[in-house]
Formats: sequence, structure tokens, C-alpha cells
Amino acid sequence: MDAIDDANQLRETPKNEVMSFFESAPLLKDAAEIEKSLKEFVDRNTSSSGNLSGKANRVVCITSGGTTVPLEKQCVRYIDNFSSGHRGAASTEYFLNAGYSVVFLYRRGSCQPFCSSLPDDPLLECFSVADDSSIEVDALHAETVKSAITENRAAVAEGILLKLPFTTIFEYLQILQLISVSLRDVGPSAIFFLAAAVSDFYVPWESMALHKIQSASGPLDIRLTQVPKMLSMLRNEWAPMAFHISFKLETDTDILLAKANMALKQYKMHMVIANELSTRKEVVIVVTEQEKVTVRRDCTRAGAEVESPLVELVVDRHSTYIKKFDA
Ligand code: PAZ
Repeated sequence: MDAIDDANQLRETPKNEVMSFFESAPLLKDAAEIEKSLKEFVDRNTSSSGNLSGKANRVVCITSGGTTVPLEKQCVRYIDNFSSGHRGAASTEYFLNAGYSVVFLYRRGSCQPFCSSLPDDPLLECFSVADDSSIEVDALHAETVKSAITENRAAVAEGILLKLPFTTIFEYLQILQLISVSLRDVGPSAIFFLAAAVSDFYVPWESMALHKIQSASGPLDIRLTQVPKMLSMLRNEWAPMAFHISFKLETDTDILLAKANMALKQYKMHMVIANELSTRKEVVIVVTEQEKVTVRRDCTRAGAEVESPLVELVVDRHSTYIKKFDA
């Protein structure tokens, strides 16, 4: 779903394409509730008297996991985008540690913050039935389970972590728009850290089959429409003062940096983080107008993650960015 040719990448996104995407998208369930929780979150974590240089007002929206493209309105089949959500979940932890509050826009069922050390199926692998009425955590996993639950719940209860789930490309883009509008007044203290793998093509709602597509009529021809490039809307219209970071994933290293540079220029991103599928957990390249920094996982430390030095670098560059506004 990520193969876009260069000619299309350089094309400006016409606003009518964006409007028709939103107008024809299925109505977002719980939109009013999401707006309310975003408003409460922003009010709680920002204060007009706060100094921009301090970390108190800083908010990051982290997107995580892949979006789906439904093929039927009553969806049985869909096209998916690769992303486990590990990058987004791990980065959430490091941003919280750095004093940011986090809006975590994640794919339902993908990796969650503070849960990376849990086994694949925690319910079945970490617990045992002791007798008819009680369930116990196995000693081997006790510490991991305890810290996953306490740290996750503490961040949510303290109001510094707001988790918003999505599944489809329609939900993702509608919620991202709500978040960016809510964060507009946070100005340069807000970061968009767009690690989600977002579909480039979709089936418009109005031309989508209502019921499960039948196989009796032979091979299936599907025509996919290009998803309007929302990065330019986000950057220029929805949250123009924020610090914008997008990711570029490729499997062909020969084109990775050229693609990252193209995204930097076309969408006026402050930073594009380039990564290659097979090495994404070891190394990323941070591309800005001024520099190209290779960030590596510290392989001398057990359990070290590349997101740790990556978030450190982002926080440093974000501090420099907001200083310009803190006169
Ligand atoms: O979610 P994950 O940890 O398995 O992988 C992270 C990633 C590769 C999806 C992310 O770093 C990324 O590059 N996201 C943008 C993908 C894209 O080019 O659309």
C-alpha cells in the first residue's frame, strides 16, 4: 500500500480531494466524546502562564500501528498496512519520561506503552488458576505484569496519557484532524510524531460493496483511489505552529533517503525519520533541512531500544524550535 510514484508525491493536495474524503467517510462514532476528552486533556496539561521553555506545556501526538482499508461496508475483508505499533508504544514511554503529555492514537490490538516486555499472549502465559475462585500471576512474570499495569494506569489516571484507538483509514484521519484542531492552541509546544503506517489507497465509501464480496463470479478487480495527502493539511492548516515529524519506511535502501528528503520538502516537515523494514529496530536516520543524523540502538545494553536515543534527539531539536517563539 505504500507504492506511490514520484510524480504523484510531488503533486499538491487539492483541498476539494480532502473535503470529499471527509464528506464521504462514514460518520466517526464517539466524535463528541473524543472532542470532550481532548479538550479536558489539553486544559489539564497546558496553562497559559506556563513558560514555553519548561516541559510543563509540552504535548506530543504519537500515531501508531497500521490503518486498514475496508473492502465492504459490513466489513469482512480489508487491506492492511504493516506496523506492529512497537515504535509508537515505546516512544510514548520515552516522551512521558521526558515530561511530555501524550495523545496516543493507536491501531486497536497493536502494541501498548509499558507492555513490550510481556509475552505474546499475556493472559494465557502469565496467569494460572490457583483454585476455583482465584487467578494468580506466575512468579516468572510477576514484576513485568505489575509494572505494565501500574505504569500504564498511572499515566492514564494522572491525565498525561490519552489513548485513542482507530482501525480504518477513515477513523484514523478523522481522529487525527480532531486532535490537531484541539492542539492548535498549544502552538510550538506540540509535536506530531507520525509513526503510524497509513494507507495510500482506499475504496471510497460510496463505491464500496455493502455486503461480503462473493467469490462465485471469479477473480476480483478492485479499483483503489489515492488517499489525499493529509500531511500538508496537518502542517499548513490544522496545526501550523506545531513541530511536525513524519516517518518514511522503505524496503529498498537505495531510495530511502531520496524519499525522506522528498517528504521533508513537499510537506515542509521539520523532521523526517527514515527507516528500512528489516533494520528498523536497530537504526533510523533523522533527516532535517540542516542535518542527517544516524541514530542507533545501544547494542551494548540489554533491552536497549532505538526509540530511547531517538526521542532524546527529538526533544533536543524541539527545545531549539520552541526557543524561537519564547522571546
Ligand atoms: O510499528 P513498528 O514498530 O512495527 O514499525 C514502525 C514503522 C516502520 C511502521 C514506522 O517507523 C514507520 O516508518 N512508519 C511510517 C510508515 C510509512 O512510510 O508509511
